[in-house]
Amino acid sequence: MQATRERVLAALDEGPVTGPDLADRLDVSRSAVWKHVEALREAGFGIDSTDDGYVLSSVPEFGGPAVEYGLDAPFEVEYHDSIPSTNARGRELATAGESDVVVLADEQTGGRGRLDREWDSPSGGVWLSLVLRPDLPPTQIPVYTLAAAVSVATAAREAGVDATIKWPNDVLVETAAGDRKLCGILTEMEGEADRVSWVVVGIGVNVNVASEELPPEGTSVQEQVGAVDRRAFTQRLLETFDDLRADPHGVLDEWRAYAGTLGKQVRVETPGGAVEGEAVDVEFPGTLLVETEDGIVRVTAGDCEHLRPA
Ligand code: BT5
Repeated sequence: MQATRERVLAALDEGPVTGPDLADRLDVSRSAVWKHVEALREAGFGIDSTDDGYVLSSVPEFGGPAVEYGLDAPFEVEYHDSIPSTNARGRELATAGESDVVVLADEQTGGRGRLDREWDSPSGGVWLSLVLRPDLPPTQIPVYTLAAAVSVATAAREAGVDATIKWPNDVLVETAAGDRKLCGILTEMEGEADRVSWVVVGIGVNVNVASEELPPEGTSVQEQVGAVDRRAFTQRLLETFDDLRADPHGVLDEWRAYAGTLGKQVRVETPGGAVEGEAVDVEFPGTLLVETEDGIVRVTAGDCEHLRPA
């Protein structure tokens, strides 16, 4: 959000404050104050005009300005009611040189998972893509997928959902009927051998979505605990991600704390064939260690299945 607009909002939040007072405080003209107030009303903020001046009475439920307002992380939010895919839009912005932008949508009409699988994205979810330009070699980017999973698990647990992480990119709820997927993550990047030019971390969370709108293997925050404040959920997710990216090596401990995969029998389909055994640990930047009959195998990529204990 534009810096002056943010200061106008902060002043209104502490208000009432008169137009002339606000103009003085922010060192702008009275007509500029009026324009900011109108733009904020247009964006859905409730601003009452009282005898003592303007006062902030409500914040929009969801959307770009709503998520940016009070967000303790340096992301700009580009919001769409409906878009084919936030990752596709994120790639466009990344290619155009943008950074620290979040593309956020209420609904996607062409959401994608890994290997071009379809990702159902009905209205009510949190479908977002982080556009980043980290100073990291491409080999370390898997840690961003782990950081995204930890961020979602943190926000989901704070909302009361018993979420766990399945290596490498799913956040699940483990139920008696089996694992149900709450979130999927799709990380895409471009770069040279030793330096990334951009990364787009796509995160899809089934938040206020009815279970009938999801595939049978999916679940939502709404199904687990009822509908929640999507604005607060998104802010928590983004703030956690911002903290984690400051210390990539520190991500692993957080990931282990939420991991449902560790200690389980797993089968991972890798490009080089299937690996089966007990998942015993994860190593930087996101390598899974599987104890097989032939010893420890390190897996860097693949589809992981949690097997029932023999
Ligand atoms: C993923 O792929 O889990 C990554 C999904 C990433 C989606 C986000 S949303 C924002 C951004 N924009 C995009 O276009 N994408 C990203 P994968 O591991 O391949 O899992 C895909 C599989 O999950 C599908 O084949 C279905 O079986 C299942 N699935 C599809 N939609 C689902 C949903 N909403 N909830 C749970 N499972 C779903």
